[in-house]
Amino acid sequence: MHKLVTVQRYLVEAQATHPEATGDLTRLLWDLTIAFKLIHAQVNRAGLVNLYGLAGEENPSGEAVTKLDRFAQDTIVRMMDHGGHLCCMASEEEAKIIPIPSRYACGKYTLAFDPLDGSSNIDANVSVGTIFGIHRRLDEDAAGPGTEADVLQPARDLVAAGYVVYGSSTMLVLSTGGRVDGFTLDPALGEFLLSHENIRIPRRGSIYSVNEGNAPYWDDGTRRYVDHLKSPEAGPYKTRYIGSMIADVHRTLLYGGVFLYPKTFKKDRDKGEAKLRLLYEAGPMGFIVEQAGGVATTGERSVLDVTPEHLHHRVPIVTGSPDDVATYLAYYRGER
Ligand code: P6P
Repeated sequence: MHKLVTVQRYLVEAQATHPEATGDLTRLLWDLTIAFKLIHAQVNRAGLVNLYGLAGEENPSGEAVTKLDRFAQDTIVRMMDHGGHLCCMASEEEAKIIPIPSRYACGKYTLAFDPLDGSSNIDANVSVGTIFGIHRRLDEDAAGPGTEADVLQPARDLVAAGYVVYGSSTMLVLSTGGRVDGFTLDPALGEFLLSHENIRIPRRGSIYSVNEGNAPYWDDGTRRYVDHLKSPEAGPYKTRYIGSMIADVHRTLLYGGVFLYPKTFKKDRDKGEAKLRLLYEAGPMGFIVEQAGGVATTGERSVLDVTPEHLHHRVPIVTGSPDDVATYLAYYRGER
């Protein structure tokens, strides 16, 4: 029988383990959970309130912005811009950092987020979600507005990160370092209740998740790795691909296995192109997987050690069970 722990109580108890804590991060995360509940309420009734479809604009990555993207973006900004905990924000939907209005106090944290990852699938009722990462600003004693440099920090230095998957249930997966816990929203109560305590990813799984439509454009090692997974020698593995990173990585975190979005060598046969954005997709999700005992790599190095060159910097990512990622790297490096 689950003990009944709300996310608020969990955060207060987590804060108590840090004597130096001021409660700033706790209140920041509380405010975020309110935004998640507001987004949940609209995502779950999008078809009824004319929130399906496109908003008629493009984001900085050249992707069509859906009405729900815009709603989720505005909800998070309106919830988070006046609490005094943030010095600035960054979002998939905005070309530049989002400043704190001058009428409000600035705080010592930055918030980077993808307001609604996977939203291109929303009209088909596929799981989507919000991804977020929180860093300390570079100069904690500074009082004024934050800068882009405060946001462009590696995921290794995240103070907290997490995601909310709006699926068959709405679940918040959160880490403030050292562990990962999951909270399921009880719609009757309007509370996130602890449902997955201390999530640990299996050392090896039996599911791989990748868009195989890109296979002709992968590097040789990746292609040979995926061929290996399909072989009797490997099992074969099952393939599952939803097309929402949040849903594909969430399944990988709970069941084990590997999620891949490697570079494709289609337009630029030398450098290749990555798709997923470091700051508000690959970084926070890789952080969560690593805090749960998994691995997140670009193939060349840990995703967590890549410093974003700009807000919408893209990286390749292979993340999941440690033994699965180790096998991938052996193929990627030509050792197998
Ligand atoms: P593809 C969704 O648009 C997203 O950013 C991620 O959530 C997802 O993993 C990826 O793109 C899907 O990309 O090329 O397979 O459609």
